[in-house]
Amino acid sequence: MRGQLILIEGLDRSGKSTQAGLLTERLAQAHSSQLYKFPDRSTPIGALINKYLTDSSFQLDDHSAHLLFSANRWELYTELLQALNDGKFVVLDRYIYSGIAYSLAKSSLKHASSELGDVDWLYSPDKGLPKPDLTLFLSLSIEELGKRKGWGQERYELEQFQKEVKSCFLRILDPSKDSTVHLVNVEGKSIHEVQQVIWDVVVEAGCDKLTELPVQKLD
Ligand code: Z5A
Ligand code: MG
Repeated sequence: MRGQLILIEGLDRSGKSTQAGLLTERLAQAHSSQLYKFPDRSTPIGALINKYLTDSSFQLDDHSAHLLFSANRWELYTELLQALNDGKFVVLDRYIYSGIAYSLAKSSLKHASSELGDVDWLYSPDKGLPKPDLTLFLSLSIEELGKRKGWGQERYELEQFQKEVKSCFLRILDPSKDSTVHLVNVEGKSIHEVQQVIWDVVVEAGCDKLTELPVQKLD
């Protein structure tokens, strides 16, 4: 029996880290659980990503940046897989869909005909990573996001860019094509209310229990 892999995705300040932390604690009431946040800025590649995100004078080609975010996930791959197979529940705060959506958004706004507009190209470096058993996308309006604390300090936190990122997320995360994907509308909901909605989806999907199914791979 193994633990389940649950991903929380969303725009900046949509409440991912808050909810990923609360979900990890809730799961820990019955199981062992662990939280992984991407980018993980504590690794060698993560340190480079942190510099890229926080220092506007540090330039990287957008394709290279895309591959670095994926390489950062591969840095944690063995550990993450081991945790699941040891029976731990793993909660992810961002993962491959952030990788695809942010690069795709750059392609629409900056490089009309580059590889960054090709979803297959964007997806390929992550092929082989564990596929989440459940993906929750926290959805709210750009106006509401702008009111939240800490907005506007990093490279991608511009309103027009966030609008584009949102439409790219909704293009690649389609519940009608993948039953493990759920859109959670968090507009006007308190932290506690969002936590309850998320928990209801987790229980409904059977993702609060150990499973015999092998870990799926992104293919
Ligand atoms: N990126 C990428 O390009 N490619 C990739 O492959 C990956 C990432 C993995 C950094 O991500 C950047 O990396 C990000 C995408 C890119 N680009 N940007 N911009 P990050 O995850 O390190 O950072 P972030 O997502 O920008 O921001 P964040 O601070 O982590 O936001 P959050 O986790 O979604 O929100 P939060 O910290 O839980 O909450 C934010 C505030 O809102 C806080 O004051 C909360 O108390 C408040 N909050 C939370 N929930 C509520 C509710 N329900 N009501 C009211 N207020 C709330
Ligand atoms: Mg966060």
